[in-house]
Amino acid sequence: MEKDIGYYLKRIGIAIILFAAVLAVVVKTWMTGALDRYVYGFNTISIEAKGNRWIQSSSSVELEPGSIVKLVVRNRDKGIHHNIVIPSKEIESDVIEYGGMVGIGFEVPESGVFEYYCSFHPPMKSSFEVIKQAK
Ligand SMILES: [Cu+2]
Repeated sequence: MEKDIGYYLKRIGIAIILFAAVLAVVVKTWMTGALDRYVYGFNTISIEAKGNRWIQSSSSVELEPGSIVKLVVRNRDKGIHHNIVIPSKEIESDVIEYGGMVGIGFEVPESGVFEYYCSFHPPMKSSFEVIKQAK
C-alpha cells in the first residue's frame, strides 16, 4: 500500500518537535551555565535537580591546582526537597527547597573526579571532573 504525503508530513513534524525539545533543554542548560560563569566566575559548574535527576552545565572544569571550584546548585523539582552531598570533601548542603539555590566552593588540590548525590534520594548520583589547567 502506498503511503500518502500526510504520513510523511506527520513523521517530519514529530521529528521537528522532538529535535526542538532536545535543543531547548541543551540551550537552557548551556545558558544557565554561561550566566553562572559570568556571575560567579569561570570556575563555576551549574547543577540543577530536575525530575529527580542532576543536570550539569558541564561535566568538567579546568582549574589550576589549589584554586576554588564553585558549584551553583538549584532545585527545579516542585514539591520535592533535595540537597547535595560530596563525600570525598565531606560536604553536605542544607535542604534546597523548590526554586532555591545553594552555592558551594572548595579548594581543589589536584585534578580528579568528584562524585555527589542527594541524601534524600540516594539514586540521584552524578559527578564532575576537575582537570588540571595547562599553563
Ligand atoms: Cu533529592
